[in-house]
Amino acid sequence: MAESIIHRLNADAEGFDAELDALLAWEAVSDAAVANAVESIVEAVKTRGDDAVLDYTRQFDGSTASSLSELELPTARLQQALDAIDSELKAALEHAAERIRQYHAHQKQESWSYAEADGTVLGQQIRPLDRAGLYVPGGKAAYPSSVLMNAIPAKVAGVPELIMVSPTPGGKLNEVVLAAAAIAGVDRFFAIGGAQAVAALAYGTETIPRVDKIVGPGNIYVATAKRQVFGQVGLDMIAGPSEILVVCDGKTDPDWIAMDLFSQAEHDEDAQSILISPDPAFLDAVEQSLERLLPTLERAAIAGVSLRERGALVQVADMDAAVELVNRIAPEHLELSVESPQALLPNIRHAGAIFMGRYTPEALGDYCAGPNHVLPTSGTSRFSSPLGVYDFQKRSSLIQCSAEASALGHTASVLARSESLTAHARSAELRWPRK
Ligand code: HSO
Ligand code: ZN
Repeated sequence: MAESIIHRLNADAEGFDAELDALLAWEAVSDAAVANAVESIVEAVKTRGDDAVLDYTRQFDGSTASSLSELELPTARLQQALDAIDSELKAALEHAAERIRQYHAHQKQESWSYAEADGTVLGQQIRPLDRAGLYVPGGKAAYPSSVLMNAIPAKVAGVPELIMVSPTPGGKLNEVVLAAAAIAGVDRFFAIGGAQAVAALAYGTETIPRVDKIVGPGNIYVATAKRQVFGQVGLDMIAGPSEILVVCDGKTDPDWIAMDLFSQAEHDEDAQSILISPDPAFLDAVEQSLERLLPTLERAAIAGVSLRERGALVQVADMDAAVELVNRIAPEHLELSVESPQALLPNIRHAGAIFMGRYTPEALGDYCAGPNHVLPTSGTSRFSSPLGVYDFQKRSSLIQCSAEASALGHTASVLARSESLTAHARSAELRWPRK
């Protein structure tokens, strides 16, 4: 019998929990050899700055540059790329960027304060980060859409300087990535990548300014370097493979659902696509669609492995059981392909992004609906949220007491004396003497 294209599970069958757990299990590869190599790269960049970054870029990317400044592209070069790309593609990037900008503008947090009766004013002052760094992978995983998704929230937050790095093995620049950088308002661009680029952004070199936060996806070297510099700089999340979870009542065209499952499966052999439905005949129909359509995909090889290894069609008793499974899986993307998605929504607790109804394919969210496509994966939507403007803003507490704040002075002095911190106590008592 031919190996089936995707796992079939029944939530009420014995052994389901273990089967599901095995399917969901995902651990970011951590490799001691990689960690050691990255450690020495980070150390070299920290101590030798430009020279080290240049050496590694010549070694790993085959660059012939003789100084780091040769690897910086002027912003006019980004604009030139934008002017030269196909006009339909340019219009699509601009349309997407505008929608992403508008959506993210709603996320911007404003400073706030309130006054108390004795004149004490309390609040929070919100400020953007001074400088952010954006890592964009080279080669096939260089997605212009990800440039927009990472850069626009930073710009909406008001980050004055956004520095992008991207490796260019063999000196080959990705013109669409440069065009997206121009649209998003990237301020400086360096054609460097790998752990050396992450270290340069984290510590700064003679040529590359030190940033306050590094965002953007990368290979295992980049992810390992990000982990190693965390604390020196802020980070976004370290994303796992893409995931989609579709809940369907059985009344959507099976080909649509099959293609939605493929849309994430084609990213990566490790990507995960799962369909949950109470209708077994519908699950059969989708399985047939998957079989029929797989050979028509350009990335059939990748999508096929992803479905066979990590994909599943899951039969459940009813929609309540479906929702319970959703919360257990806590997917990156959730499609509610049902007649009334609003009815399910109040019970959904964990999902990175929720796509409501039959006409909302996840792919639109990847590009142009407006919300961010950088989302928590591998169950982490239990405790984290999409990348947003708030990731590029930070907060300072504000406290202004008045001469009348003696009640506060008294409380502080009592608590301080109970901790035997008498200078603290006297600092309050000098202003508001104890009666
Ligand atoms: N679905 C990916 C993002 C992406 N899709 C970029 C297409 N291009 C995040 O899980
Ligand atoms: Zn995608």
